[in-house]
Amino acid sequence: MPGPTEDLFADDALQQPSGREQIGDESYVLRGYALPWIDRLLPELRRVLAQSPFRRMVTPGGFTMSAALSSCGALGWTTDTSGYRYSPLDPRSQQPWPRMPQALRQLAAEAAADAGFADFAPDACLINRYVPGAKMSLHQDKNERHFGAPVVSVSLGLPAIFLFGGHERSDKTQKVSLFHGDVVVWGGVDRLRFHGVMPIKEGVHGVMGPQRINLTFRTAG
Ligand code: MD3
Ligand code: FE
Repeated sequence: MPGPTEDLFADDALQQPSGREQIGDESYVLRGYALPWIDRLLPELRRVLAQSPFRRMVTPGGFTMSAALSSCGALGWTTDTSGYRYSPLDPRSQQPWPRMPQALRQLAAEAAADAGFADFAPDACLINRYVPGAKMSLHQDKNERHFGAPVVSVSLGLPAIFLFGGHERSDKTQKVSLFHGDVVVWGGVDRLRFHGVMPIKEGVHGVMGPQRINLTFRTAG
């Protein structure tokens, strides 16, 4: 029988606790929520990425983003020198984005419902890949047509420090660590808050390797 010390240092004791943490009036971190879905999710993700591979995009300001992007669903988020927008076509292939796999859509809808947002029906899933050093500067998500629906994000691989700000760029930010399998739901009054991701630290994740992949589900159209 393992004693109490062995128990404390057992591998699974190093995992983040599961459960719901409130980070805003209408925002929640669901720790480890995606872990039971991972075996279904990763093969679907691989299929999507075979069809629409990660690519780095240029912002309207002329900077190449450090995160590489892809999308699935009816609409995909893109940027180039003429602006940010949602598009039904992958600009690389000029073909529709891959369909949103049912398992991904269902995971997002169940997480949203758990956080108090019933009937979430995302039409866009943005897939961000961060290698160590990649980051996302503080910004608001406002290219969607309606802000009534929440945003659901699924973190995979290397941990990240998420920055959660206020409604003004200069507002103080809180830091939230996000780990493999964590799901975050933002909605309502928090939907337009500034947010970003600190540069990812060097590391190799046991399942995902030397990267962080983040799936962001939205109702965009
Ligand atoms: C908070 N992605 O793609 S999770 C983005 O981890 C983006 O890749 C980050 O910010 C990432 O736009 C953060 C997604 C997220 C999306 C919308 C939000 C967080 C949000 C809207 C309001 C507050
Ligand atoms: Fe964002």
